[in-house]
Amino acid sequence: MILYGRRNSSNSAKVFWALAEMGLEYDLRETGGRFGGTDTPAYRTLHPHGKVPCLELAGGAVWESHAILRFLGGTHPGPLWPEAPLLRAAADAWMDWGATALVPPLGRYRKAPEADKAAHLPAVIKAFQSLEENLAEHAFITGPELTLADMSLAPAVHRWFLIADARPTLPRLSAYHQRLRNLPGYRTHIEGPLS
Ligand SMILES: N[C@@H](CCC(=O)N[C@@H](CS)C(=O)NCC(=O)O)C(=O)O
Repeated sequence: MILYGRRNSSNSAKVFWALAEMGLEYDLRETGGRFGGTDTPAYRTLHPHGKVPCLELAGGAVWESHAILRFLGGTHPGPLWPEAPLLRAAADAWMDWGATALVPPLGRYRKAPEADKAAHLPAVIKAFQSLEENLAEHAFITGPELTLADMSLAPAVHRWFLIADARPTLPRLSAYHQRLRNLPGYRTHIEGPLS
């Protein structure tokens, strides 16, 4: 397998963590950001939108970080992407929710000029409060075990704690963050490389 990505890309980081957790070997081609390489015709045949990450295998390529996570979960069955349909659906739902409801407001906040950041913060807080309310029952987001859903949410959780502006204390989120920080894969692939 060849993985095109970069360590400081949040979407690549989830895939690095999943590959490590599954014990899979791959050849990393540093791509995107300062490495460039996403605009070449050859790369566009692998990833039609010229983004990272992208996973190339004999016979084809998979792009979109969550599609890659699901592909890896499907080809290497295990607890990270449970086979029981309801458990799998829960993991899928949290992955989709993260991508559509949690990351977009956080991205708008992070990209805003310093003077405009405050205007974007309430939407970020609202999304993380939703996460807080759903962290009541389990150690991880879908149950007692770590799944691909936790990996997909991890970069955003890490970045919540980097927000310098005043924000509410969310005790369950703090406890969840600490549980993630106890995992070597989180420390290596999320906390270390992502700002
Ligand atoms: N929804 C896509 C987003 C991909 C994306 O926007 N990736 C960023 C890095 S996190 C990117 O390629 N940025 C341009 C670059 O690195 O050159 C996914 O989850 O894979």
